[in-house]
Amino acid sequence: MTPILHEYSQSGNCYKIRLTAALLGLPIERREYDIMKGETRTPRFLADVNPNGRIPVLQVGDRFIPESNAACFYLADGTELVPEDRFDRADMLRWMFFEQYSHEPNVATLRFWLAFVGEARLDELQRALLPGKRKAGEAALRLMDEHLATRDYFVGDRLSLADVALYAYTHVADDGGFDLSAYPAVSRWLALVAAQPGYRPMDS
Ligand SMILES: N[C@@H](CCC(=O)N[C@@H](CS)C(=O)NCC(=O)O)C(=O)O
Repeated sequence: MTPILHEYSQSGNCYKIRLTAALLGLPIERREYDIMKGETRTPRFLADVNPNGRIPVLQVGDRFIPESNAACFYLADGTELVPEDRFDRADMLRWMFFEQYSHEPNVATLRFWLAFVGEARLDELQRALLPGKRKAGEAALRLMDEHLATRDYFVGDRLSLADVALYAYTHVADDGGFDLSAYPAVSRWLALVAAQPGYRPMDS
């Protein structure tokens, strides 16, 4: 049964799932929703796909998995993208939680506000949050850079879901005004992820 990805293709959270499938050579069907037009907030979407009103959602048969990292895990469980070692598996989850708490709410949100909504259209609250999100996004990128200064991948010595999850919004962080040249180890790692067999870019 081929899983169906309910998505907005320019979202990094959705790309993570496509990238996981591509790296593993798994087929996936895609259904597009325009979040700029509120297509994930309709009564039908809320009732049938995700009561939380957001994409991505991975549909497996008649069951639905919202939350990008959970969907990646569903696809990759038991594969080389999830470490066998118990400590490494927990360490992979640590970076995936870091991605959702310290990285995505800053790096991805600035990308969305500046490159999709547009600075001129931000409301007062969003405008007030910009400097804090910039600072927190830079802190996340700095922490990643320090971690990668002495290793190729986030966990162990091979690619895992930790890399996939963090790659999705990091590789387009410049859309949100982050200067990736300030993070040399991150830049090296981005190139390494993009060179993996099966890799596919976000716009494919
Ligand atoms: N933690 C969720 C975040 C999902 C999320 O924020 N989705 C955004 C796009 S990336 C969305 O659906 N926005 C439309 C809306 O909230 O109406 C995940 O990792 O999947």
